[in-house]
Amino acid sequence: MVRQISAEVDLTAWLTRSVERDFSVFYQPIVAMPDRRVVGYESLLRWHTESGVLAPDAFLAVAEGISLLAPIGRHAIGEAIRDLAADISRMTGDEGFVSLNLSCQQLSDDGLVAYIDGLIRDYRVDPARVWIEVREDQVIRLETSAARTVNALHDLGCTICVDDLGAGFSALRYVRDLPVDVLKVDRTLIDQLVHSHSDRAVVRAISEMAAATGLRMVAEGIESDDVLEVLTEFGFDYAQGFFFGRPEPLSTWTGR
Ligand code: G
Ligand code: MN
Repeated sequence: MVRQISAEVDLTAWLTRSVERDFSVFYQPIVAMPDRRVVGYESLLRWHTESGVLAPDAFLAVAEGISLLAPIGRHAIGEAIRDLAADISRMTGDEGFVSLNLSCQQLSDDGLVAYIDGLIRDYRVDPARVWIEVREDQVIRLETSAARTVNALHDLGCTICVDDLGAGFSALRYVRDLPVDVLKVDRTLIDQLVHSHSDRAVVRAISEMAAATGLRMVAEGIESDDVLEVLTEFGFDYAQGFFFGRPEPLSTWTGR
């Protein structure tokens, strides 16, 4: 029994060390409209491998399959809330926020709410400054435990976001069934906003729904400034994209 326990402890320690060494959190700025001031950062997990830096789409499914996402994800959440309390607060002020992308599997982890609650208390940050992003296309598979977690995080005071809205078809159900605060409108709907009549009509409808239900809106994937005027016309509160900054290590933004 002692041998078995010590083997497990070593494995945990090894896993923790590897996670801390090979995974890091990058940050992409989110600006307020229309003045374009940076008011928050989306935290994005990156895996540093011999063949380069990988984004979650390249490894998430594998990590989830072997249950590695839980420790990796918790590590990333811990970093992001720690950075919020220190560097991000210095850069954006007391209202600045950090957003976390949580997959359906992560949300199904029963200990997650207590973990995030502990971090928020330890670092003494206003929970509203912790944004939780749940992708629209994960909604369909929302089981009760994931939905419970979203509700519990909202009860804690966290800000709940629908991510990549418009990339799937479940946004309306989501907005109805979950305590949503923010809509992040997907790049594919924002891209052609200046040129496409129909995209403008869809985004106008989304913005009217947001206004009527008191939701804030983020435009994702801004790569040039020609769309910014339309965003202001539609009442977008925030914008994000390569035009304002790519996901980078925090030191890029702090300059240290
Ligand atoms: O699903 P989610 O919106 O969380 O995805 C974030 C990813 O989108 C990041 O990994 C980032 O690299 C990518 N991204 C962010 N801004 C832009 C952009 O302006 N253009 C493109 N093509 N991708 C972007
Ligand atoms: Mn996101």
